[in-house]
Amino acid sequence: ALEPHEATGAVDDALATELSAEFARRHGSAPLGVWSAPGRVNLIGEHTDYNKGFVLPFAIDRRAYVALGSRDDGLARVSSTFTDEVVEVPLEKLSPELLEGWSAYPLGVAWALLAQEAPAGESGVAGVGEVGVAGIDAAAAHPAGSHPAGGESGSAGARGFSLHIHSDVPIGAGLSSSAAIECATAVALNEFWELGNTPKALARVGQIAENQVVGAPTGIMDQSASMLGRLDAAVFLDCRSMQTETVALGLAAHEYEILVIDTKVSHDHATGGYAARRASCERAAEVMQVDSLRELSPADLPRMRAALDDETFRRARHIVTENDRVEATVRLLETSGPQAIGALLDASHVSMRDDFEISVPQLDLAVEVAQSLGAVGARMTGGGFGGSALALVPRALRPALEAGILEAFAQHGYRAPDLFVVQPSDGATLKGQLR
Ligand code: GAF
Repeated sequence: ALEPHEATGAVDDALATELSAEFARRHGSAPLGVWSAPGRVNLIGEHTDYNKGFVLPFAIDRRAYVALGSRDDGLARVSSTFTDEVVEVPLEKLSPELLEGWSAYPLGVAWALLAQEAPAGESGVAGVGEVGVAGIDAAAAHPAGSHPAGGESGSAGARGFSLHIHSDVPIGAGLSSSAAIECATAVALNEFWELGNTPKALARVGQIAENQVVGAPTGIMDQSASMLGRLDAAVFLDCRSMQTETVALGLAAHEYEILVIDTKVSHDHATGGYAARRASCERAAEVMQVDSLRELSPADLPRMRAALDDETFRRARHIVTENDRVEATVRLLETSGPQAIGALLDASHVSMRDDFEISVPQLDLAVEVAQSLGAVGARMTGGGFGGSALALVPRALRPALEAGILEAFAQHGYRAPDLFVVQPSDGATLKGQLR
């Protein structure tokens, strides 16, 4: 096992120049630097994160980039290449109720950092502290020069900033484009405000923004993958202890690829199914009188069947068996390599389709066709109800598999999916590339 390192994820020169020019056009000056963070694909371990279980995602070679510059008027001013809209809010006015739309992701992260106490308090996150709390002047609360945000400006003591976002993580594909933006913003502000948070603490900042500002009751997996990813490896995360291990995937060495099939069926974790699944899991844990479903193992299934109604039992069975599959996947990757994990990927999909009921016909079709055309294993990935499937496929078979999937979707009258290979990549840049 390798320790998470300071990922490089270097921004290539042409892109950095382009981003700086766009920043200058939108904000009127040059940025201080450029930071980036990737999207993720989850290899296995779905909906286990908020049940304090195991996950095994990897960061992908699609990233969000932020260029950040300082302001002396106490404003947070954000722009992005998705839209001409520029959103401007005084730092001390940032609040979950005020933020909406695309700017809720970067500004939600700024709010989450501002709302944390400095230094790290209960959340484990060091923030600017006190800012935004009526009547408290954070600059006065910290002796001159010791305040982490430095702030000579802005009534609340945190230095204002301008930020421009660009991303090549497909939106709505279930590849955590939102976590990529949150994490890129978090590393940028962490360095700018000299907060000294660790990568794990910054993952938590992204999750706080997602939960409290965007309003999606999601777990810690996506931001952890984006912060901690390593080239050619997956992040094995125990969401109870928050211990991580880097697990080599060895895809290139074994001539395998991971193909993503984006079904283009849109999903939204701030509404409906995701929250309902989470509620079922919490109900099951309560009836079984455990702190979380993580405390239960396959040996407990007969007891669970007796105690729970059928639907709640099937939801909980998915979590219990999925945790087991994640651990087995890690063991097999370490001992035998990627070709050994196919059956576990397939079983994970069946469990999500039949027990957790978060698949859709397009995802099932993608998985079935991939399996029939030589994929070693295939499963839907991410929160479900749309988004993407992944197929672990011998490199030589990939073109035929892609053609087969496109044909099957056309035959069923489904919208053509997007197909692309992803490379397990380094996580967020902790140090900005200074301009
Ligand atoms: C979404 C959530 F954001 C994650 O926290 C996780 O629960 C995932 O769905 C399902 O495994 O990506």
